Amino acid sequence: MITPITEEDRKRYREEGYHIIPQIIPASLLKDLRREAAKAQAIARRIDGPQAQRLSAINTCREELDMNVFKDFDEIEGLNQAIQDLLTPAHFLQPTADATILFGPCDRPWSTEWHRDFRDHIEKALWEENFGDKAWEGISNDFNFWNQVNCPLYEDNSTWYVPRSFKRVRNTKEERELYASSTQEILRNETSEQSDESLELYCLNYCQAMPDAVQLVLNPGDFCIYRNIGWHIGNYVPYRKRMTIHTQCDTPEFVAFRSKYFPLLNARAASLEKHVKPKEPR
Ligand SMILES: O=C(O)CCC(=O)C(=O)O
Repeated sequence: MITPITEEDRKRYREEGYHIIPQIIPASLLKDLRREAAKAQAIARRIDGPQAQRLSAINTCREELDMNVFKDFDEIEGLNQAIQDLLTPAHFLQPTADATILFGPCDRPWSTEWHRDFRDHIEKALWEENFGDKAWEGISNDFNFWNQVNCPLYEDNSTWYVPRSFKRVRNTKEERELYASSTQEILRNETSEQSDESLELYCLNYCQAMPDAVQLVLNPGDFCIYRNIGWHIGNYVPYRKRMTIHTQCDTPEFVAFRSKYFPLLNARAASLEKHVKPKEPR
């Protein structure tokens, strides 16, 4: 049975920007999801190599995967009700066929950069033209938007989050400095002059250095909803098995927002996946 959402949960989510509904996946479905996710990981590594982080839009590999299993995830008893209780009656789980699965690396540790989805990866001119700070304040605090989900199939402590940061239009000086202190190239060290251990500790220190960051410690089936326009990061090591469903609690408004703005930002979305820093970080 899914743990009921309380008024305190609703309030805290609106302040802190994240909430974990514990262990929503029944054992038999967990077994099926792990089996299909292992196949998805093999596909991701075939496409992107041994360090592959994700398989986006699971549905695109429907010929190799048993899609019924992902449909069963959509239909977990009480899940949509819990989402609506935490958010609003208009919210629904994005069909898992359209979702992503996140994986751990095979060879080397690495981490993404600290980032805030969407806003920190848009060039200044495009940002001013379409949003600007004032409009963004409304959009980022609108709970119809930006409710991302990580639901791990194995224990997962890869994601770090900065509670309350989603509310702020401007980053603090300390946040900007930390953001500027590393790059995706350094955090991947693909040239391999660093040992695995040295790279692992470098990435861990970079996670820990973010003011007020918390490490999300998730058990199998924990359903963690977080405001992805707040600061977050994924930090990965090859010795930890990671297969995590990465999806969102959606609304008709957010579907419309994405269809309006994501095509416009397509060129940037590609860089968002790689976490290339904008030229002028805000
Ligand atoms: O791995 C994670 O949990 C976070 C991933 C992420 O933020 C990203 O790839 O944009």
